[in-house]
Amino acid sequence: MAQLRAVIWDVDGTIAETERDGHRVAFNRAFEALGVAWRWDEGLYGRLLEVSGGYERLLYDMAQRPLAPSSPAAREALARRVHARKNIEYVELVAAGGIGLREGVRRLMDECRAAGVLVAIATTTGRANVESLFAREFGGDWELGFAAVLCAEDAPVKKPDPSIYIEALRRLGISAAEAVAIEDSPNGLKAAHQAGIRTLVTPSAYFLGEAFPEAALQVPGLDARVRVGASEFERCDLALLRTLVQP
Ligand code: XBP
Ligand code: MG
Repeated sequence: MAQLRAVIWDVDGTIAETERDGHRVAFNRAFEALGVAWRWDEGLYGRLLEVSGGYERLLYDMAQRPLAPSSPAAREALARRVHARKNIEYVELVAAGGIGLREGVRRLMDECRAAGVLVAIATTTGRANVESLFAREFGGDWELGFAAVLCAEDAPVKKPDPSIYIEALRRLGISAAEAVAIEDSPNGLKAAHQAGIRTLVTPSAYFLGEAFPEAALQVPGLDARVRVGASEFERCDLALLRTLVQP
C-alpha cells in the first residue's frame, strides 16, 4: 500500500483567500489606474473564476464587453497591461499584510514537515505573487520549507489541465499514489484528479456552494472536525491525510 510522501498545495483560495481579498481587489485597482471603464464585483469575479489565469480571465471577460476594444490584438495588448499592473497592485496589497493564511494551513504544513512528509506547491498564479505572500507569511527563507514550488511559469497550460501536478510529481520523484493534493476550486480539483492524485477540497469563499464529486474528501476548513468512515478526527491532521492514500 502507498505511503504518503508529499502534500501538494494549491495557493489561491486554499492557502489564503487571495482571490476575493487579493487578486479581485488588485484587478479593480489596475482598471482604475489604467482608465479602464469597468470593474469586477464579487459576484462577477466568482463567475469569472471558471477561467484559470488572470490574463486569460481578462480576455474572456472582454470578449463579452461592448466597451472593450474591438480588435483581438488591442484586447490582448490591454489584457497584458492590466495583468502586469494587477500583479504590481497584488504584491503591494499582500505586502501590506491584509490577507493572512486560512485556518490550519501553517499547522498542517508544520506537521507534515515534522513527520518528513514533503510540502510542495502547484499554483496557476505567477511566482512573484507566491513570493510576496509566502515571504510575508513564512519569512524570507520560506523556500527552505518547500520541496517543490510550481507556478504559472512552470506549466504552459493552466488548471484544469493536469500538467502542473504531473510536473510536480516528476520533480518530487514520487508517484501520484504517494501524494495528496489540497485544493479549493473545481478547476484545481480537476487538475489534481486528472493527474491521479487523491484530493482534499476545502472550498474557498467563492466555491462554498459547489459539489466536488471527485474529491477524496471535502471539509469546510482544515480546523474543522471530520468523520471518515468510522473514524473521527478533531481536525485535518496528518493522520487524516494518510487515510486518503491508504483508504
Ligand atoms: C488561480 C488562478 C489565478 C489567479 C490569479 O487558480 O486561476 O489566475 O486567479 O493569478 P488556482 P494570475 O488557485 O487553481 O491555481 O493573475 O497570476 O493568473
Ligand atoms: Mg485555488
